[in-house]
Amino acid sequence: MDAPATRTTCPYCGVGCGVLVARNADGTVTVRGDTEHPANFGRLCSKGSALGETVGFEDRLLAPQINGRRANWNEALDLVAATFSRTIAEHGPDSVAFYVSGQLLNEDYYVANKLMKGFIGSANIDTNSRLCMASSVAGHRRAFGADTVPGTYEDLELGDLVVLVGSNLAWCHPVLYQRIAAAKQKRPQMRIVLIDPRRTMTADIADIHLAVRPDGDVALFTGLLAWLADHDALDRAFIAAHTNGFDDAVAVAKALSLDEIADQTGVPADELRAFYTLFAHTEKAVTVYSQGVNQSSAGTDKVNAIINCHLATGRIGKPGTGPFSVTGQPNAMGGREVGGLANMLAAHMEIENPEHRDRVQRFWGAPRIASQAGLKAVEMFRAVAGGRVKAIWIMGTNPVVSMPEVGLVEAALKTCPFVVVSDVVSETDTLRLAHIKLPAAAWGEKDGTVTNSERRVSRQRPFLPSPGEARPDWEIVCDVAQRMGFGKAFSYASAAEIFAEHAALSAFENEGTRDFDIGAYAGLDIAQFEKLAPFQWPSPSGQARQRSRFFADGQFFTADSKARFVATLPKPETRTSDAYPLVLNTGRVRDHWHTMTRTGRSPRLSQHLAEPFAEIHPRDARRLGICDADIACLSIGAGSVLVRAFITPTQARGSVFVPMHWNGQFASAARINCVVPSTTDAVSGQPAFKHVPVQLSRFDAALYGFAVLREKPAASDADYWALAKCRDGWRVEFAFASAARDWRAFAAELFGCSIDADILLYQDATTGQKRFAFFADDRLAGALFLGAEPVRVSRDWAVDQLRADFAQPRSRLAIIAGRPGAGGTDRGATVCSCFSVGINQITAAIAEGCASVEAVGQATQAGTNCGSCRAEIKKILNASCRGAGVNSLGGEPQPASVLPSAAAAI
Ligand SMILES: Nc1nc2c(c(=O)[nH]1)N[C@H]1C(S)=C(S)[C@@H](COP(=O)(O)OP(=O)(O)OC[C@H]3O[C@@H](n4cnc5c(=O)[nH]c(N)nc54)[C@H](O)[C@@H]3O)O[C@H]1N2
Ligand SMILES: Nc1nc2c(c(=O)[nH]1)N[C@H]1C(S)=C(S)[C@@H](COP(=O)(O)OP(=O)(O)OC[C@H]3O[C@@H](n4cnc5c(=O)[nH]c(N)nc54)[C@H](O)[C@@H]3O)O[C@H]1N2
Ligand code: SF4
Ligand SMILES: [Mo]
Repeated sequence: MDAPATRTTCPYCGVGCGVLVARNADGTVTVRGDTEHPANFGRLCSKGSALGETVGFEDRLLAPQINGRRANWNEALDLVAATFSRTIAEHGPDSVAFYVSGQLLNEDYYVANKLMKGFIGSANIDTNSRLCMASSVAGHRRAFGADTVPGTYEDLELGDLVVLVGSNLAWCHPVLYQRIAAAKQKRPQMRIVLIDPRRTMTADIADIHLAVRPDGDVALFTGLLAWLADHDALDRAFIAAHTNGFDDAVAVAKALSLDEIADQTGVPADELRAFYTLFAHTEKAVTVYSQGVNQSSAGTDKVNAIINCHLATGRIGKPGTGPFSVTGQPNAMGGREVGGLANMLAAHMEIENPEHRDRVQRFWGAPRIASQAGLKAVEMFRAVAGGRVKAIWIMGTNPVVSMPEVGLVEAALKTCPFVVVSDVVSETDTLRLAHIKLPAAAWGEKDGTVTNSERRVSRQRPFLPSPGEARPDWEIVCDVAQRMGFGKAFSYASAAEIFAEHAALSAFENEGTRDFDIGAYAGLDIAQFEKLAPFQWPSPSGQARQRSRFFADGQFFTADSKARFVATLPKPETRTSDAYPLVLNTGRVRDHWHTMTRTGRSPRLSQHLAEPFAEIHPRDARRLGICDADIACLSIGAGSVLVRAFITPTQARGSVFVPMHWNGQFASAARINCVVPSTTDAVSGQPAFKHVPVQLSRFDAALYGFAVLREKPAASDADYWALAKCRDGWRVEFAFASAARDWRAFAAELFGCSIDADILLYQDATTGQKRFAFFADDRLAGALFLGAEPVRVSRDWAVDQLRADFAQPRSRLAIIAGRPGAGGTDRGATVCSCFSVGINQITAAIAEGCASVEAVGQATQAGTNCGSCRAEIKKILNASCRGAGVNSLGGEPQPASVLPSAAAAI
């Protein structure tokens, strides 16, 4: 019989899927999609499906630490409170700061914001949402007068045209992608347009892919506005009754000819015409956008250029229409509601507005209230570096990996007199620099709420006890606030009480003037909180729910209730130069989450792409003398990173894509933000993570290596290494600038055995290949493969050997032969993480006659659980049907060994 399941919400992306978690007798947990949750109706992606693998207590931060020594909570909290109070007394409220996260729950976030803005009296609280949603927030506020996302997920299914801009939905919001894919299957007339410089997996459902030049979006949408005006595709009544600024915006837009737009966007004029015509003729059009829009020096203008087109056609607030900014983190939306950004107040009130400040201060009974915007993330770390901020508290984010210009962030934290970090794991690149480490309760232990991309508030419920002394973030913040003398305002007994107060503030003197109103929940008690079902805002008190969309009535939150067009003019930018000729674009992969503190613990999620890599266009690679599986060096000024080269025509010429995920625990030098400067959008302060001029070169490796190990290896001095968890152990990739060293000693250290131990060795003098293997208790303890070329050993086969029985000495020879013995198989690089199905199994199924994704699924199980790999399977099918390899540059199906794991399947 199934154990009773806890109904909670996935802690990864902003889709906010409902999950049901059951604890098994053996201590493991089973996770499945909640069929009753309106975000996912039972669906889950690969990350959600693997949640059970990430809840183990190993690697957790279990007790507070002061300067590296274990401390008790009282000591640690006293010290944090005393140091913050003293710093404020000596240097004023603006000498301290909080840097928080869209991964905190609403309740954590609410009290952190309340403490800083209302009780410390500074607005120096900013969040990693500055790196994520700030341009959308600024664009919404410019156009609507409030940070309002008008639509709902249903609109993505009801639309006849879905335009995806700078969004790799297939990998980053997989359940929304699945919902759109399913809708298109039902209504094949539905059209999908993808606007992205890269041909990502999301292109799989797109009818049109516009490979826009980096940052060509303002030109593209400004051109669309002019086209709509020229082709009589406007909703003139809506424009006249409900908007301002249309004439100016159109006049500016018309200054550009179609040819100029083609030139600036890199999209041929006939493709532009096709897209513009489709948009003009499709009433039910929805534009979904994400980091290709927000993370730009023109991010806010991109947002407004998109919104302009929806206002001009009146396509907003009606089913199947609207601009739709999808949020990244599980609580990016909630962070905006509580006012977690340095330039917001609380409950969507404005910090610049004296009436709002007065209202919030009265509601909180606060001794003071921040009177002006605080430091935005980039400015905040600069202020730390410059000594203006003397005490900082970082919660739920890893800025030493995720901020731009991480060198500066690192240096800032090293010189800062007082750094407090609350995290759930024991080691992160940021924790290394903390004076005080505070152990926070993690997902599965925490109690509270999150708000997803469609403004739906869902509960996160605990199903595990916290390990060690870990405590919920809200409790930690409240304990510090009490010790700073603000006890009365922070004496909550439960997350429910905080949520109720947050709801009451949203309704306080609101009267329909503010979009964010969840007054219906202001009187919630613990029992009701316990049972709280997912709900969408607005949800004012005393009224039955009336609407799930905003702006159908043409009423906006500006002074005259009219929406504002913002005249946007593309700033043609060629930021590249002879020294830095390529554009670096950064982002995400399917199975990893951010800085990998959680997904890096999951063997299942680590096998899809087990190594940091750079996607390079074949022509650029040829010009630079870089071959597939070489190590590539990206540099800018003093910073550089080393990653595996992955040559693919899906990458646009002149630009390189590198994932943001790899941190100092998983690779020698792959923190991509070492080469990303702090260029920001002037309006929103959001960094331009996707447009960095860089130099790219081949790292001249004398020797390459690959190892599988039962135990986690100690730190390596190899010039390049990348570590990934695998079933039964670890796998490591290496590259060395010099081949001169005692390799037997290196192998022994890696295997954790004595140099005199019985290490099996194979050497080939002609090729320079060396292979070492060490066995303990009839099992493989470690194998190391070295060669002058990138090592051609099947990674998945090698990983499987960690669980094989090697009682027969002869069987051990297969290891140093580097390939399966008779009867052994090589699955090839993993495509389906859920069932560990490799590319070789899929191509074999296709060879045996499977002609559809479904048939491959029936034969191999691939793609039949979460479905996140279905686009990849389809691509393999298409390539096979063409009679070619999967993609001659991404590696043929056989052997899929040299490349970063499933790069072969991308
Ligand atoms: N698997 C996975 N999913 C995630 C996350 C994760 O870490 N892993 N993180 C979550 C978070 S916090 C976020 S914010 C979201 C992000 O979700 P997305 O925004 O979809 O992800 P990214 O890969 O950052 O970037 C999206 C695309 O923008 C494109 N792009 C780059 N420059 C431009 C440009 O100038 N114009 C256009 N139109 N496109 C451009 C990139 O090529 C990339 O394919 O994902 C969420 N979901
Ligand atoms: N180059 C480049 N850089 C980027 C981006 C990009 O596209 N390109 N994207 C940016 C974006 S959109 C985002 S959102 C950021 C994300 O960047 P980060 O927020 O830095 O990434 P995470 O790895 O999610 O960090 C979360 C941290 O909080 C910890 N944690 C998890 N749960 C809890 C909890 O309940 N309480 C506490 N106290 N800690 C917890 C985790 O262990 C981890 O250390 O990265 C940004 N940086
Ligand atoms: S789409 Fe995947 S990562 Fe996002 S909330 Fe749903 S299950 Fe979690
Ligand atoms: Mo994000």
